[in-house]
Amino acid sequence: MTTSQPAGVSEADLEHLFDRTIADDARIEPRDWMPDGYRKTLIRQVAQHAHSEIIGMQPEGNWLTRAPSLRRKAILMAKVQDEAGHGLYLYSAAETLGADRVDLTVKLIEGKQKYSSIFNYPTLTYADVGTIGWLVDGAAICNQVPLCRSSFGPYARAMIRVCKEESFHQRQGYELLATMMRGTDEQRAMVQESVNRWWWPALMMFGPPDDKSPNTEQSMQWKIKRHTNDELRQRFVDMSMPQAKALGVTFPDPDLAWNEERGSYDFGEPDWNEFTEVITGNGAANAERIANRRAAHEDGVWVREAAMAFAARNEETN
Ligand code: BYC
Repeated sequence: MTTSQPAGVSEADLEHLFDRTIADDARIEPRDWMPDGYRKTLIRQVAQHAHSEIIGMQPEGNWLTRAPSLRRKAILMAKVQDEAGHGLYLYSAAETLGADRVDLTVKLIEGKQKYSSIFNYPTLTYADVGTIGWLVDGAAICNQVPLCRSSFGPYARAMIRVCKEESFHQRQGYELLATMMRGTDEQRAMVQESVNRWWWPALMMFGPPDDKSPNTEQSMQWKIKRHTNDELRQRFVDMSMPQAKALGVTFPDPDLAWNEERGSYDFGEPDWNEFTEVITGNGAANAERIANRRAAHEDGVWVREAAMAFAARNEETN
């Protein structure tokens, strides 16, 4: 039992009500009774999602000081700030489940909670800013649009705004790459090289294959997740192929081919050993990302203390 249980109402009744709410496709709200496993799963996923947004500011933020024009700098700055906002909505959603945001951040920097594998790859050229917008935000949209129908109200509602902003991010990435593709041979080569590096990691964002995904079945029963990892990965491949053709780039996968029978693209297998290495902390940029996050958290102590003192004084005087 983790939520208030009205006198005279048995746990079995509450569980029945929870099951009916899920079956009716209605929303579970923070005040409602929920099984401990449901709460735990949501805190895990929402916290991981929040951490991803915040850590995800780093790869692109790396290029803020070297944007090729004032216009590109303003666009990039706005995008990176949007990601901070997404992190904040999501930490707030996690707080409605009883989690504490400082505690979640400490778990992240101590390596006890994960964040998306994708942010452990370095950004080597400005084309990476475009590729992240196009493919990484594109994959995020594929994954997150169904989460707008997630059974937990605060998470689903946060996703609506996040998805609107991610759609804009995706378009700005595509527009940046399209501009480069209309440029010089060197710029076109830079785009293709960037797409070659990000394609497989983007496919890995959807998580392990369904037969190796321990959480999917239960999360789908609870309607936290609406599709399996492989279903969404397929949707992303199908969505990206026409865009790649329009852009004039290719994906580094010899097995990519239209399958008339399935009405979908066949594609190769990502390197799941690499994925395991990355999510266990051994990717190219894991140490740097966490060191930066730790430094920001430590540098921010005085800000948090000042805000708390201000809030306490306001409470005293009101
Ligand atoms: N990276 O049973 P599974 C963004 C873990 S940020 C790392 O399939 P689940 C953006 C998984 O946590 C968008 N770990 O799990 C920001 C589990 O480990 P634990 C980020 C991964 O939860 C800035 C284990 O592997 N999006 O858009 O059912 C700039 C087994 O997996 C990954 C989200 O966070 C991974 N890729 O499904 C630009 C979306 N995949 O926790 C863009 C919300 C799996 O048991 N999250 N793991 O130790 C989800 O939809 C689901 O959590 C996942 C995984 C589909 C990712």
